[in-house]
This record gives sequence, structure tokens and C-alpha cells, in this order.
Amino acid sequence: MTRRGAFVVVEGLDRSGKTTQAEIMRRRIQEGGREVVCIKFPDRSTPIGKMIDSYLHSQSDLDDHVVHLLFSANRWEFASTILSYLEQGKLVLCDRYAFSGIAFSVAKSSQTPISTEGHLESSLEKLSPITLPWARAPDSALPSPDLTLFLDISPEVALTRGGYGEERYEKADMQKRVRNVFEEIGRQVSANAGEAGDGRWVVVDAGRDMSAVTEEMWGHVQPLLDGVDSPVGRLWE
Ligand code: FDM
Repeated sequence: MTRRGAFVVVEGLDRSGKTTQAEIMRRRIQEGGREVVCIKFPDRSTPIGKMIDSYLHSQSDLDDHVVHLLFSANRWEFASTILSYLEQGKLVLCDRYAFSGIAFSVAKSSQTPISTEGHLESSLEKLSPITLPWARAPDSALPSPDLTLFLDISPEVALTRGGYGEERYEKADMQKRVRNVFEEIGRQVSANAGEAGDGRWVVVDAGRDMSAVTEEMWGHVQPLLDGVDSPVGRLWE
């Protein structure tokens, strides 16, 4: 029986080197003669992705719940594509996934300023904040990663790497809250992971020099290069 490809997710805080590391990983896998497909969320190329992009650039304002559902819908747009790559035996390397969705929405919701001005703000006051169980729901049953590498970096080290960019969530206080929610998600994922360690969550200290981070990540990905026997799991099930 041919084995399916492995589904590997790279999550991380801003300035953790996540995208660079994913690219290094892709090249290494290819150089070793294996097939790998890289995916990134949000995928800004679709109509939903374009709405997300406009929101992230503060060119539009949307209710937090709506934004959360758009990010999730963006993943569902690619769910069957991911499954078909895995069935073809390809390793799918994904830059951000549902865990970012939860971390950012919950972190943001825990600091939404209550304003009495304007229609949007006053209606928001009446809505409940985004909780972790609420945030998990729209992504449940998406293809579940075999391995998630969480690139962790302290806000202090992130600052020494040139600070944050211009997009909506690229602020130090937001990044601190996001990091706390990621920690909680890591605990939940680990509690859900199979006995053989399938679907495991690995925290990688991304504050070190780039090659040390690459080597540690490689050590976790290498055993998955020959594929996986078990069927693709479903997120949160
Ligand atoms: N982000 C990303 C979310 O808020 N929810 C999600 O579901 C995903 C996938 O979008 F600030 C946030 C995280 C980040 C922003 O991500 C854009 P990139 O990796 O910087 O493009």
C-alpha cells in the first residue's frame, strides 16, 4: 500500500522567521528528491483572501466574528486541495493554519476597546467576546496536521529583529497576547494528539540563530519524509 504524504504546519509569532524557515525546509525536502507543496494562510489570491487582505491593511473594517469566519472559510477553500496532495503522496508544508486563526481572534477579542461612538462599536458591545471554544468551531473537521512546529520568540527578541511591520496585528502588546493563546492551544493540541505522537505540537525556540532553528525543525520533519500510514485526521475530532 502506498503511503500518503505528511501534513506539516509551521506556526509562529511575527519575526520568528517562520516564512524563511518554511522556504528552507521546502528546498531541503526537494533537494532530497521528495515532492513537497507549500501553502500559506491567509491565501490572499481568492475573493475571500482579498477581503482579508483589505482588512489586514486597515482598508476595511469588519466585526471580529466576521473576520474570524473569513479566515476559516479561506482554509476551507483549500481543504480538498490539501487532501488531494496528501493522497498523491506529497508532503504539504503549510505556513500558518487554524491555530493562528484562534490565537489572533481570541487575543484581539480580549482587548477590544468598548466605545460608545459609532454604529459598529455600539453593536459590538452587545456581542460576546471571542472565546477559545467559539473560535475552534468553524475549523473543526478540517484536515489535521501530523506535526505542528510552533516557532516561539519573546517580544523582546522580536524587537531586536527590527520590530514589527505595518499590518493590523503587528504591535508588541497584541503579539504578547497572541503568544499566550498559542501556549494554551499547544496544550490542547498535545492533549488531543495520538498515543504514537501523531498530530503533535512542538515548540521550537526561534530566538536562536537561524541554522540551529533549521536543524531542530529538520529533526522533526525527517521521520515524516517517507509518508504516513494512518488516514488524515480531522481537526478537533
Ligand atoms: N491571521 C492569520 C489571523 O488573524 N487569522 C488566521 O486564521 C490566519 C491564518 O493574519 F497577523 C493573521 C496573522 C497575521 C496576519 O499573516 C497575516 P501573514 O503570515 O503575516 O501573512
